[in-house]
Amino acid sequence: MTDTGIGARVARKEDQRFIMGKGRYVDDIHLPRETYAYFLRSPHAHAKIEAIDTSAARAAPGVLAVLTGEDAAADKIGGLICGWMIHSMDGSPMKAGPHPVLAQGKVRYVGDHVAVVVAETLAEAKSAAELIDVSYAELDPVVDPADAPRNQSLVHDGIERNTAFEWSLGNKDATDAEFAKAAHVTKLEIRNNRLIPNAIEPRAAIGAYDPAEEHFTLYTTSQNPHVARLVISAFVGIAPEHKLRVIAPDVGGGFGSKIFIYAEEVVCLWASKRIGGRPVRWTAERSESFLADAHGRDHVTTAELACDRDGKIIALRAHTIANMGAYLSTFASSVPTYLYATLLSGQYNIPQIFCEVDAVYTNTAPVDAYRGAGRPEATYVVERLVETAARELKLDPAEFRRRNFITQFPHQTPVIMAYDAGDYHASLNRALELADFSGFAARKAESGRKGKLRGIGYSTYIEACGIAPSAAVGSLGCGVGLWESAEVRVNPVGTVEVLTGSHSHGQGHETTFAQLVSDRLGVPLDQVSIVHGDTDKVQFGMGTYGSRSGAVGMSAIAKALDKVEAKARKVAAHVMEAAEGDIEFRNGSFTVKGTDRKMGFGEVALAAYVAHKFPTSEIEPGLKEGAFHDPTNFTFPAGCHICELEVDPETGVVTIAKWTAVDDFGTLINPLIVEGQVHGGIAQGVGQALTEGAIYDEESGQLITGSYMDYCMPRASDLPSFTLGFVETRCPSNPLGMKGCGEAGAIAAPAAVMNALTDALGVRDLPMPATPQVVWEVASARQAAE
Ligand code: MCN
Repeated sequence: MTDTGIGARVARKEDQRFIMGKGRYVDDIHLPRETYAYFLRSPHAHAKIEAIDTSAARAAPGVLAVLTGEDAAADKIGGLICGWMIHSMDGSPMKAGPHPVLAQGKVRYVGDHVAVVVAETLAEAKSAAELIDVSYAELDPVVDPADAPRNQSLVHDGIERNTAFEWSLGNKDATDAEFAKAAHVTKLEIRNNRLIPNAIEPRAAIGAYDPAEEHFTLYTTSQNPHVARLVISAFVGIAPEHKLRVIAPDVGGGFGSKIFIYAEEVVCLWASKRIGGRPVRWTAERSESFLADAHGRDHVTTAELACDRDGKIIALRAHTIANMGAYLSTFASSVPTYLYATLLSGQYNIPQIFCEVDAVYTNTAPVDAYRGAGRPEATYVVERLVETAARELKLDPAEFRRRNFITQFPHQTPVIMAYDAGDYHASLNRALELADFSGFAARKAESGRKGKLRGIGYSTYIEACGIAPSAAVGSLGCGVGLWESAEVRVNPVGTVEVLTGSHSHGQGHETTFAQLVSDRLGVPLDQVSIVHGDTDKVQFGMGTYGSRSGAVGMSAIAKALDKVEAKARKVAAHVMEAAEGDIEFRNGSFTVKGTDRKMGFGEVALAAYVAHKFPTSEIEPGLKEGAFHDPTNFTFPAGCHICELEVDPETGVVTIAKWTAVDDFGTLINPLIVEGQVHGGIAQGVGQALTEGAIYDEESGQLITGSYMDYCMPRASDLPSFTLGFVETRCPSNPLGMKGCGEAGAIAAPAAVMNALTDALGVRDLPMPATPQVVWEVASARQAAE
């Protein structure tokens, strides 16, 4: 290992500009003659729009345009789509209600887009929006997902029982038969709380139309600019792809919420054309983000685990109602189906699994992927069931897990996934050691002496990420292929530019991707630049989500590097007058076997471009290669997280005393960045367990948790210093042996916290978020009973 290559703990290159405040985010970009958009949003959860009078707003100072859903329809602006087709159990396709970019006839959640005002200044746009007179006829809102199928009110006219699809996975009869034989059944009612993503940078867009070229440019906070271009072009119909450039510059976090194609960016593009080509800009205010960014999770599940007399799991079944919100967002339908039910085997050998999912519409913001997407929900179901079953069977939870761990690979689960590699005993054992489990009893006794309750909980999670194989996702309903592409351009002086279809918005790609290049070509890190986020520069790309940029994006780069090396060998052989087979390449130098002839990588690059005396029929000038990579399987990171916490029964305050995480991410490119990714994920998972929860008023459908006063994000002071360890089993389905690390913490953490908290309080179950009030009530009731 070199000090900048694979495995090196290199500090993030991009942080230099970020910590100096020199990042270039959408809101930092200013174009000549720009204008401002302000969206008038629905104050009602569910209402008919009877009339919209925009005349006063249009006449207001500085106003350039006021546009409504009728104008969009007149201009043939298409609606937003959901790109993953799910079929119900009866074979019928999912029922996707229309999703216009500005409401047409009806509003379906508080925050739904009703009209846009474009003006010279933001203040003028906002003032004019107040003059828009909308006549609403309020309708009963559908708020509770569990009640949605029975609710007489319909979110989308014609979509009966507010149900988008009723889907299932696994063999029902075989699973029921195992349950009939079970010696013990553990049943839990689980609510996976609704979360609001809260990236540091709110969403933003600038749409700019050039009438001379009939060309559009969109600057946007996107995790996948090429996918945005594809959808906006092919479905919304703003412009053909070659007439639309999408740029996603520095993006300040996304956590999934910036994968999707939203109304605002489309409207900015369209509005720019409507006002003759002046750029139209919009940056969300934080309260708009709360209302109108796609939310995450929101499952209501009944789950059961069946065990035999020997404490072996024989079956699992679950019924989940998944809240989709008011519209099916871009990838929403994949989350409670193929990203959820397929992971219900956890790390365990479970012969039969059956899961039913009813996806329902409610008058709430759309729900789509949020860090982990489906896999945190699955892990929560499995790990809460396993922990509870162990306690009911009076077995040590670690021992119960060991009895049921999968040990042979590859392992075909009954729910599609075929795990390729892993060592679950190793991660559990190492985590117990690092967590000093043997000292827990003494620490618990010490807490007791101080009047505190101490608990410990595990989460031995698994996930499928490196979201890719195009054939697999295609067969499951995905509308696109999920390969990745790369181009490696070696300049004549030997510096290297890598154009990648992945998009970095906090994951450190500019560093880890450069490490791969440095490792392979022997060039210093500062001579490698990573280019991403611009459809005019990068050939194509499917973007960043599902922890795929390492396993899929870097693998595409590795393939392009193979081609660069092969070409450079040819050039070196020609220049050094040797046979190609005699050329060796190591540490950035080409040598001729058995001689002292040697050329540096830079010299070979220069020779490739100078190309004097090349036999051009055999060697083309230049040194630039591209590759697409489509892996053969997902990657399956897995590990063991152990949470140890202390509860103050007087106040209900929970203090996380220790956090131990041992993860298997295959080959680590940069352990420092990986650790950062794990830290961030755990923080989000702890937030879900203890503080975060989006709440809509049941009567009115208003978002009650619409600001940081009501929606509590975890802070650094809520978290301990984490103890991390790694187990490494190589992933066989990509050339680097990597598994994704970007979501693991968020997937593992909620179950670890809630297993620890129920242990501390001596209760079977608790709802998330277990806020101090929830905990205090339970602790007080327990004390009163004692
Ligand atoms: N890496 C590594 N060794 C491995 C695996 C990964 O060194 N074995 C490095 C990669 O090279 C990359 C980083 O770790 O620099 C994360 O890689 P990967 O797990 O492939 O995840 P992605 O880059 O595809 O990022 C997506 C993932 C997801 S799905 C969410 S959600 C998420 C996350 O990353 N959102 C984030 N981490 C985030 N971090 C920040 N700061 N902001 C977000 O919005």
